Amino acid sequence: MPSANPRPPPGPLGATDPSRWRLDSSNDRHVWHYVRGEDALAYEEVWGSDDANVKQQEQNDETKYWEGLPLPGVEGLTDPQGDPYESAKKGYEFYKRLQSSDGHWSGEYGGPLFLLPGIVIAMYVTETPIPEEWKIEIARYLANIQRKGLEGDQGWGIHIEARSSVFGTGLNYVVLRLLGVDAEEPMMVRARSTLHKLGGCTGIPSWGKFWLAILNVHDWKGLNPTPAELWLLPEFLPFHPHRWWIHTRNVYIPMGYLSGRGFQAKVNPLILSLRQELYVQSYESIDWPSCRNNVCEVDLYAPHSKVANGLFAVLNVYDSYAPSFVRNAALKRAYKLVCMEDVNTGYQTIGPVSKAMNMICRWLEEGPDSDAFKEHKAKIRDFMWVSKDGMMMTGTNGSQLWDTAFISQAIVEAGLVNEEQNKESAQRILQWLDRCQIRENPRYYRQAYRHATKGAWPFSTKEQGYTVSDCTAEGMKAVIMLQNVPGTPQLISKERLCDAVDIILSMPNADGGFASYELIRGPQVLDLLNPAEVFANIMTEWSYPECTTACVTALSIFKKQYPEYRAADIDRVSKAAIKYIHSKQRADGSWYGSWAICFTYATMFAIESLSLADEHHDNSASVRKACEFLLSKQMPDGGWGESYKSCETEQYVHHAESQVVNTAWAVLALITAKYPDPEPIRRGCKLIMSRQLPDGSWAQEGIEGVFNKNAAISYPNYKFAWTINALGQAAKKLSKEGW
Ligand code: LAN
Repeated sequence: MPSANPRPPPGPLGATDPSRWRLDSSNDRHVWHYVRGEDALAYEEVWGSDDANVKQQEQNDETKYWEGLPLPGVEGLTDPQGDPYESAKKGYEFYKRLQSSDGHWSGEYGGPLFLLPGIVIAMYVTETPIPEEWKIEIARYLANIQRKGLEGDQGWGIHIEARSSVFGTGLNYVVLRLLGVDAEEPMMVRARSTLHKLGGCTGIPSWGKFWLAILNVHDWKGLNPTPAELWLLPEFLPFHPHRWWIHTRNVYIPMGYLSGRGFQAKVNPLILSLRQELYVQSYESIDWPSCRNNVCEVDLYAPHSKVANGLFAVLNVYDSYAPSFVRNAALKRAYKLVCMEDVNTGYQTIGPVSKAMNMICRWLEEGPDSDAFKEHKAKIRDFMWVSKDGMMMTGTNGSQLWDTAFISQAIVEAGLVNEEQNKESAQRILQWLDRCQIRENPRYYRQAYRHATKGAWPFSTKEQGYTVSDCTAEGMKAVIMLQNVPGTPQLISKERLCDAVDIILSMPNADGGFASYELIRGPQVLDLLNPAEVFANIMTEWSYPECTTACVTALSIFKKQYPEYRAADIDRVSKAAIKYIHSKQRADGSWYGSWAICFTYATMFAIESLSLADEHHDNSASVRKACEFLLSKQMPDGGWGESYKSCETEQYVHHAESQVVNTAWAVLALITAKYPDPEPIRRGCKLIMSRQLPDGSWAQEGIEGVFNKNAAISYPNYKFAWTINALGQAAKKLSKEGW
């Protein structure tokens, strides 16, 4: 990630020329192009020649920044001299340079290390050529982030900060071998020794077993079945897969299809060699059925329940006798669902795991020359990102709306939007938010079990097209706040804001809270069937304090503007939501955060919810408790720093050092709580200001985000949006003295 550090070294396949990369984010998508010389054709064979324009352009600041190349200095800017408003202003002066020409912000949405293997294996088995530059940069990435721990920790973990696991090491070792890295490269010898120390790939978690089976370096008999037949069951059943969390069902649909067909890559010398490299015993001697429930201790986060193992035992028997007419009907059904998902999302699919799997399904069924497969290939690039360390796969096809919504709110809250030099930038943001709103329901709507989308904002792009509760809310807040700035054109009509409100009002759960993409559709005991071992809470939707707060704050801002629209519904939903927030406060005063790290993040949101009910430090015991919690975590340097370990353990774990992003959240929380003593807020702000670099930016610190308790994910734009917001609000709300 960008920092003042020198560029990391070449990988085992060398390094490309960083000045030849061009990030094209001019059209919502983020696509990295490499300007080739004579051999341009080989690249264009894969991606078509639509790149000509981009290649002629100079390398822009956005590309340089994300590649970790120096930007020319910011001239004419004064030293903020400890003034928080000036510091926020300078921060935005820098951040504006990273704004895409179409108005949004792109970013490096990496972190998890189980994504790249999927797309590389998918490209390998479908014989999709991997461009040379990708091979070089992917290998360089994996070399640069390889763990340098003790023996047994020199591979890769489930995410960039985690210790080596079989999941991370086994799969990324395979990636490197498929890209052409020699097994005797020193980095490979170290990785293999780690893998063997951990017991080899017989103990890889089930999603790893799946990818290895596809590649034909693992036997399908070594996997518990997740049969597509489940989709033939009547929909009213409480465990019918349409009731599962949307990410989970979208992974298990293509998994069911591919395993049901028993697809495996053709054996070749590399595959034969991998069969020996990945295991501690000879491949031929492995007792596959005994691998089904074998998961290395280091990897095991969410062990199968007894119920799950019982069910697997039954399904294993079924799988060996499945009547072919039932199997065929199930495969047909699963394939139909895959196709509908592809069309609904412009072949982005909901996420990176299903992206790679669906691509193989379409290739297998319709062939390499089919339109569907070509469409899939064309959208692979949306998931690839080049950083100073090399090339990675991202957690979604970007986080465009999410990052853009937060910086919009920050510049309004801070008052930066009123500065003449920021007007043009703000206008471009609004234009982008305008085109990012989803205006229709999905093409395949009920048939694909989708929630409505008309009026929603997505997490990434309109093309990907999934409603997310809090993205809709944050998007709508950003629009209302920007449109309220005098002189701003009203690009998004009241009617369209009402559509967004309708979406939000369609999403509260029975407990009063809001989940991520849909209503909770199934009972939480479904979690007992979680087959994935490395993630928790993936079987159903849950209500989350973060999503809930985003939704009710958006409703509240909307209501101030348009008090007549669905006022009774808004009141009812908000009341229930606040009750939900109260019910989730922990004894120590905090809230557990599911989508970023961790208690600091969720506590900030929860306090914001309570402030809507006019609950503040002076009149609410909950808010006082929450403030006490935050203050108890303030570090001696005035900052806050929380580790991703909090998310795993559900107990607050300090980061070794304070972090600007956590500090900004805590500062905002205390301001929203109307904490009476300005001192802790001031000290937090001072810490943030002391970390600001001379060009106005902040260096990358620890990873910020999380999902499913055990997987961390990067939000590098947070170090701009949240710091600017916190400094701006502190400058407005605290008296001037003493800064
Ligand atoms: C995300 C990213 C954004 C996130 C927020 C908007 C921050 C959150 O408030 C709601 C949930 C959501 C949309 C979310 C859900 C799960 C995602 C899509 C991710 C964390 C990004 C990657 C992750 C996805 C599941 C990764 C693939 C892994 C699987 C287990 C399928």
